[in-house]
Amino acid sequence: MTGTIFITGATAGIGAAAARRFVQAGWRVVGTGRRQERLDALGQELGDRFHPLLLDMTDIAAVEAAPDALPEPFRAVDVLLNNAGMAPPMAPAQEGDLADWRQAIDTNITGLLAITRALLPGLIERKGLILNLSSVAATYPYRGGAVYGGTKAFVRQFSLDLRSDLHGTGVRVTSIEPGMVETEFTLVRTKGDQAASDALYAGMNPMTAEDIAETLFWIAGQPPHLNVNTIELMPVSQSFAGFQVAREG
Ligand code: 8X3
Repeated sequence: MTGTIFITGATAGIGAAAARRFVQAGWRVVGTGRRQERLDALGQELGDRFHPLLLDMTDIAAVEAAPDALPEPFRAVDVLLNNAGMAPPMAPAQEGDLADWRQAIDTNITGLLAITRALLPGLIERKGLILNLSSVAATYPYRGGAVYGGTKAFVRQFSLDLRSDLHGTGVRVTSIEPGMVETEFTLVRTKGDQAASDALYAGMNPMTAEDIAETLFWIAGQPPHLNVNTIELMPVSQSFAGFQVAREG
């Protein structure tokens, strides 16, 4: 099976790996990003099957207008991969910065909703697929993850509820929930502190963007009668910790 996939945040990490994986298999890919030079580089690498689209997911008017402005060969979107997302710094909430939180909410929630709403009529027409990048942070709380985890819990629950709304349309929806993947995600979370990002992944063998891209590609290849509701992935070296107890004295 091939078709057209619309990938938000395609210039790095999981988005770029997915763009490569789908193009390699013969799909047409629309890839959005905020950095023109990265889009150009990806376009050079992937050729005619890739359509670069300069788009800031927090610019809602631009996001809403994007599908209608696509060139003819890329207009019939079969799969939407809502990949664009970011995490605010891991300060505890009591030290958090509202501007950082809003940026995460605007990207991870509002931007995702805007592009989903804009593409839904076409996705219904084509009995398409929506792949939403949530996170293990949607399910498992950790220190410094309150707003990020909150946005990803939204994405997970939105995906499940969307299935109810789309009942009978043939549209499939999946919430993909990875743990630690080594990408620029942590560099953004640390506001560009490369040493802090490196320290997080040091010696722990994280998942790669290609691991997740392969999973996304596998989901897209499932037969039309089968819906993967949620899929959770972790590196073997990441697992769960117990509750914490604050003691007096
Ligand atoms: C990010 C994965 O494990 O750092 O979505 O929360 S984790």
